[in-house]
Amino acid sequence: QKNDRYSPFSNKTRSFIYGMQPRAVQGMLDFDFMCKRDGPSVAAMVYPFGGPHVQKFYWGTKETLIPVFTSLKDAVEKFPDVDTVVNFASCRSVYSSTNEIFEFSDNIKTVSIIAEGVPERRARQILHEAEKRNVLIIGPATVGGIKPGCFKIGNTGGMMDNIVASKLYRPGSVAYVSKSGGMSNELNNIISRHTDGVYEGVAIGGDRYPGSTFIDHLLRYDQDPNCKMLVLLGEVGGVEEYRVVEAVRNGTIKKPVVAWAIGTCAKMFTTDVQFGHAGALANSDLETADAKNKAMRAAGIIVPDTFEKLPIVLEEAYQKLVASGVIVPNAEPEVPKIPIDYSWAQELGLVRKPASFVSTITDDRGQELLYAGMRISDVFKEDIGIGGVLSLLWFKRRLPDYACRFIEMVLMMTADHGPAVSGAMTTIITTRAGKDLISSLVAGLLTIGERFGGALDGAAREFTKAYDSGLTPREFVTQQRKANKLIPGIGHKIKSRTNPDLRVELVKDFVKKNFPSTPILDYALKVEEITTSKKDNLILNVDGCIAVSVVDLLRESGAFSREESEEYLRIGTLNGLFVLGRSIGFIGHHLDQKRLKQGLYRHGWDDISYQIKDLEPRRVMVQESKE
Ligand code: Q5B
Repeated sequence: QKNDRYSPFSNKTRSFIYGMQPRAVQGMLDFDFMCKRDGPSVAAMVYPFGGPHVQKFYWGTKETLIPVFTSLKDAVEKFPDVDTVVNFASCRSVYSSTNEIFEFSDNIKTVSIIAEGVPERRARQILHEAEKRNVLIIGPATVGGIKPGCFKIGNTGGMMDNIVASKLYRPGSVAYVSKSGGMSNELNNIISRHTDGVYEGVAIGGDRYPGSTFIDHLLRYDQDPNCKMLVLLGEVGGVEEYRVVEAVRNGTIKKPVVAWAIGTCAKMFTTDVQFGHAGALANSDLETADAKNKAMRAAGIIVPDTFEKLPIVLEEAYQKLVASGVIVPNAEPEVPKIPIDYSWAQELGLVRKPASFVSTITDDRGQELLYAGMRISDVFKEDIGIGGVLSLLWFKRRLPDYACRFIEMVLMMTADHGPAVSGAMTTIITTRAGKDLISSLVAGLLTIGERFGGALDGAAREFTKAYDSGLTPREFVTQQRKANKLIPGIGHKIKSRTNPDLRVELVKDFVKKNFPSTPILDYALKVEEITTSKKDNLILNVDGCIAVSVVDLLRESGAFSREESEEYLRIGTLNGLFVLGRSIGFIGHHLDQKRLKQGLYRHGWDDISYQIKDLEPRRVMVQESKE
C-alpha cells in the first residue's frame, strides 16, 4: 500500500536515489539496518551515465547489491512499489529531473530535492506541478528528513554515531519541522535528551520557496495518532510561521507546539542581515524573529524567552504529557551496534592492522605529491632535473650536483646506439608485427641481459670483488680465463682500441674531472690494458665504464655509507640505468617505424642456415613395423 502526503514514510518505504550518491545510500542502509527494517529502503539508484550496472553496499556486515538504472522509467518498471525519490541532481538539472520524476506521479508520491541554489522561478514551477499531481516535495536546499525506525532521507542525521547518540533508531513522540540540516541536528540532539525522542523530523530547506512548508508538516503530525507533541524551529525571513500561528489559534492544530524563531540577534545589527539561508532575511517587521516569537507566544504556542531555554520548556511540556498519560514512554531498546567502515574506524584510531605494503619513496596522500619527502613543487622550484628525481626515487636522498649531472649524462648516453643492436632490432620487429608502444618497448627491454646492455651489475660486482680482494689486474684476468668466464663490461662487437667508443671517453673524462676519487675505474682501466693487448675489441665497454664509475660514486661521494653502497650493488641497481636510458631509444624506434608505416617483417631464407634432417626414412620404418 502506498504512503500518502499525510504519512509519507513508514518502515516499508522504498526509494530511488537520483544521482550517483554511494555514501548517502550506504548511510540510508546503515540506518535501515539499525532500525531493524526487513530490507534496504533504497531500491535503486538512477544515474544516466555509464550504463546500467550494480553497486556493492553493506547490509550490516554482509554485502548487498543495489542496481543502478540509466533512466527512471526502467527503475519504476522494475520496482513499482517505490514511492519516494531522493533527488541529488544539481541546481542546473534539478528542474528537468524533477519534471521527469513527475511523469511517474502515479507511483512516486514524495520527492526530496537536495540541491541548493535552485532558481526561485524554477522552484515555484516545481511546487505548482507537485500540487497539481499531489506529490509531496521536501526541499530544495535541504538535507531531507528522518523518521526514526522507518526511513532516513539521504544524509539526514549525519554520521551513524550521531544517529545513535540522538536515539534516531527508534521512534519517540515528538515530531519537528525546521529549515536546515544543521537546525535538524540540533533538534535531534535536544529532543533526544529532554523527551522520549524524535517521532519524525523534516527540514523544509532554507530557500524562499520551499516545496512544502512548516504548516504542511505540522498538520500531518497533528493528525498522526502516534505523534504527541510538535516542535517548530523557524527563523528570520518569510511569513510561514504565521500560518502555524493561525492554525493553533483557530484550533486546527490541537497538539502542544513548542517553537522558536532563530535570528533574534538581527536587531543588534544596524543594517538588514542576510543569515545563511537564502530565505533568511527580514523584508518587513513581520518577518523578524522577534515578531514571530511574539505572535507564536500570543497564539498559545510554547515559546521560550531565549533559544537556550528551549530544552527546558520542551521538557516541561513533555513531562506534562507523561503525567497526563498522553505519552507512555516505551522501555529503551538495546542500543543497536552498527559495524563502522574500516576507513572511519582507522581515522578514529579504533583499529590497527599490519599494512600489506610498505613504501618509503613517495607519498601521494597529502595535498602535494612527495618524492622521498621533497614536495613536487620544490622539485621544480629547485630545478633538480631528472638526475635529482632519480636520486630521490632510487636512493632516497639528494645527491651532489655532479652526481646528478653524471646520472643525466648516463641516461643521455645510453639512450640509443642505432637500430642494429639486439634491443632496438627486437623493438622494430615487434612494432612491424603491429604491436603497440608498450609491447614493442617491453620486447626490446627483454633483450637486455648479460651480453647486451645488462652487464653493468656483473661488471660492478666482478671488478669490485677483484679490487677488494687485492688481486692485481693481471691475476683477475687470468682467474676469469681459468674459470672460463667472460669479464662483464669488457668487449664490444664493433668498438675497439683502434675504433674507440667515444661514449666511454666522455664518461671517463667526466668522472675523472668531477668525482673525488676513482679507484675502481682506475682498476678497470688497468684490466682493459691487459685484455686489449690480447684482442683489440676487448675494451672497457660502455656498460663496464658506467658500472665502475657508479661504484666509485657510491663509495667515494660521501653520500652513502659503506653498507648502503654494498647493498645497492648486491640488489642489482645499475642495470636500471641502461634500462631507463635505452627506453628512450626503443620508444623512438617504435614511433619511427609507425611513422614510416613499415609492414610486417619476415627474415630472408638466404640468411638462415636450415639444418633439418629428412624424417622420411623413419616414417617408413614405423609403417613397416605396423605391417
Ligand atoms: N672475449 C660484448 O663479443 C661481447 C670477453 C672475452 C674476456 C670478455 C663480449 C661479451 C661481456 C659482456 C658485456 C656489454 C658479446 C657490451 C653493450 C651495449 C652496446 C651494444 C652495441 C649498446 C662481444 C671473442 C674472443 C673470445 C672470447 C674473448 C670476449 N669478450 N674475454 N672477457 N668480456 N662481453 N656486454 O665481439 O680466445 O677467441 O675464444 O660478452 O660486457 O651491450 O653497441 O652493440 O650501446 O647498445 O662477439 O654498446 O665481449 O666476441 O664472444 O666472439 O669473443 O674474445 O673469449 O676469445 P664478440 P666473442 P677466444 S656493451
